[in-house]
Amino acid sequence: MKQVEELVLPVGTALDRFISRHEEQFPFATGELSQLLRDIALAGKIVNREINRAGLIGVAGAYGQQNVQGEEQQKLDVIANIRFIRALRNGGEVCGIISEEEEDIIDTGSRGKYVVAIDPLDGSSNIDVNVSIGTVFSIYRRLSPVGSAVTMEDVLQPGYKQVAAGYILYGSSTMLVYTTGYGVNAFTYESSLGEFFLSHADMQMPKSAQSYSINEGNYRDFSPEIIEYLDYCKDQKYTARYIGSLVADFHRNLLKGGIYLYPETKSSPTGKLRLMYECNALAFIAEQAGGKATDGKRRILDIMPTKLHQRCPLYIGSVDMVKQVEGCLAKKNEMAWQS
Ligand code: AHM
Ligand code: MG
Repeated sequence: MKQVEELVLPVGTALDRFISRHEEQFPFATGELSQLLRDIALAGKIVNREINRAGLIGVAGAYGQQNVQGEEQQKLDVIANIRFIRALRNGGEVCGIISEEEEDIIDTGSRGKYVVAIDPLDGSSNIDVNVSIGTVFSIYRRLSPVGSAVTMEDVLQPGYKQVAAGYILYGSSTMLVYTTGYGVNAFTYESSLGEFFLSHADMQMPKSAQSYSINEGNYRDFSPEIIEYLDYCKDQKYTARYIGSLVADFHRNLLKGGIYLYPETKSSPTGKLRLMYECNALAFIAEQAGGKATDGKRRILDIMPTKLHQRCPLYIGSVDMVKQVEGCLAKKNEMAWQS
């Protein structure tokens, strides 16, 4: 009998219940943030379904248009964008949305007190080849009065102002990982029950590790300081792991330790990744899990955005590893200052 009982392990807390239980962490909470997180989880389930059957229903492949940043859109990019925006509009807690796939702010016309920045489907190059991809989101409290039109100031807030952030990883299992500033928790999707269940409570990123993630195809385009760091990684026989989906690379490093680097290159002098849609959310999660995120000069969360689609270099992961890269880059900054 005991053996049978061991087979029937209890399932974890359902996301919905977890969110409700933790509402009390917020003084004067009205339940709107909780509902907003539920809306995102629901849209995530729908997108998960679309991704899983993409090859069968003809939604794999390019859409035939470019997004605002001149990048080829995939059909699933467009579908995910529609799904999340619809869920956020219908929810009513959000007055404004900015999306990597949209040129301008979307004013939802709602009296909601939150704004959301979202990359609906990150990892475009992996969408069609059955490799992990993800959704990344940041939630901010609006600054303008409730009831008025959403403003640029509402959406262009620095990352330290996030009230919640998270990602959904569509991988070998689908997971939702988020923080509201009280640690990081991960929920695994149980598709037969249609629910996310708590699977990784209060996650902590290892302080150091021996794994690095970077697109080394750009090696000759990197600065001498980054090349020096990469050579050091090789001398130390560190393991190279690069999926090319930020969410998946970050998630691995969150669990096992490691560093993800996307530096400036000759062709992308301000880096490739987007501050508002990718870097801020992951930086918030990294810090909440004891990790670190910088653009080489500043803490990511302290960068004051000036543009919706602003890009920045990103060095994120285990705290000791990020500090070491910062040390390498400081030499460059010092030399530039002296010259
Ligand atoms: P995307 O938003 O167009 O998908 O670009 C972001 C992605 C990240 O997920 C990934 O880490 C990076 O771009 C990969 O870039 P590269 O192909 O230059 O290595
Ligand atoms: Mg992206």
